[in-house]
Amino acid sequence: MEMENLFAEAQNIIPGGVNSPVRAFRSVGGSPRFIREAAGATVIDAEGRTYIDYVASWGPMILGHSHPEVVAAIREAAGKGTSYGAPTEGEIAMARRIVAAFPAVEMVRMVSSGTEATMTAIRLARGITGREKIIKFTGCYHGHADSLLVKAGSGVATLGIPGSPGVPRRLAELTLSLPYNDADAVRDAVGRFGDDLACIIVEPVAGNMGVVPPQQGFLETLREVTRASGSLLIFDEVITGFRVAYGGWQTLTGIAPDLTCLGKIIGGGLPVGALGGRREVMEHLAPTGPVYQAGTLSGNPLAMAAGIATLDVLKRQSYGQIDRLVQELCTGYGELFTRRGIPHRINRVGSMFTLFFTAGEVTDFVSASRSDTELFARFFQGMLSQGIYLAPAQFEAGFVSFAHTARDIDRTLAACAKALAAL
Ligand code: HOZ
Repeated sequence: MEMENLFAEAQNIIPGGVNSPVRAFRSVGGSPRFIREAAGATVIDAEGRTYIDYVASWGPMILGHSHPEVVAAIREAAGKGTSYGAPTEGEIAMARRIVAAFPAVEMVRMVSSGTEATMTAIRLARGITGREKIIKFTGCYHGHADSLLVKAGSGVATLGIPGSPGVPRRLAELTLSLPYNDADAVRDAVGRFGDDLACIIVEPVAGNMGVVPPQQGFLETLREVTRASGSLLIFDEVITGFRVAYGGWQTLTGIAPDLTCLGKIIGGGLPVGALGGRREVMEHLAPTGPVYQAGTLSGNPLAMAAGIATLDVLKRQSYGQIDRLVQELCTGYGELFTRRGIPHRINRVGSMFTLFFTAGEVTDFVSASRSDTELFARFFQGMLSQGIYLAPAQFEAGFVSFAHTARDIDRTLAACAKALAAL
């Protein structure tokens, strides 16, 4: 069926035609591509067109699509039953791998999405401290739990929704959203109400306002003020976990949060999330402690099998190799934009990157918002029409996988040259 017809039919029976808002192409126009299948670095749409994929399911597919070892693990697990609602050895194997890769994690609770992980982390912080207020950062996105939708990034920023109807005002008032990378604002806020602060939650590398790296001292300040005020520091490494390194940003920097949220890559493309931290913190969760959290599909055997296979393949990979490929891509983009005199800023951390159409540095949501989103939309369409599938929104990260090759990068840059010429 043609893309427009699929989208029309989907819109009749699914709100907006999609099951997650940024997929709807609202900010770039046109119909979303309905994907039929994917392999390696490419996806194929329902009309049979092939694209080099830089969405990678928004991060999880770091090995590329349909990796043979991951597919085999899922097949084998599926043959043994798809869900038991009882503990399995796979959950221990997964927890062991996470604990080994994250120095600040001694215990892990598996859930089914990143949203569940961050929601549980906030509840745990409130339960342990007996306090109610939380600090997050404008343009960071931690899933769609009520407390975390205040001034969020990703689809919330793309659609220009300042908060969300349905989130009780009294709950939203407990969330203070501060500018990312603004250590002074954090010190000031903690000075004012640190006594009622349960936690600070942060993407240690922001990926949901586009990629924005932390500036020197920012995360260190968060660690210092949370310790001093008796609140918890939560790193949301749902995107950065096993993406920036085998481990997370904390593995690279040595900054140890109290709680770590994971998702995406650890499910190998199946729905998953996880929450980890020190033993004395994690044991506040039921049934050892009073803070309640549960889930029928938590630690699902298929998700564990896919995640374990992914981590085991990843362990053998050289992250330097993928980082160099993305560096080449970003350098190439930069040269082409400069040649055309188009103001731009390219933020890259490891294999995550974002192209911003602005001359100024992008260090927080205000500076990210200066990007010319209308120009981004035209560029996106120019790339799509040549078989390059970028995230259909400015405030997202692009992802490269171990399946991408130098030839993919060359083809992408050739498409970029044509797209820019047509702008
Ligand atoms: N929130 C995800 C991007 N940061 C998008 C999820 C999706 O649409 O699949």
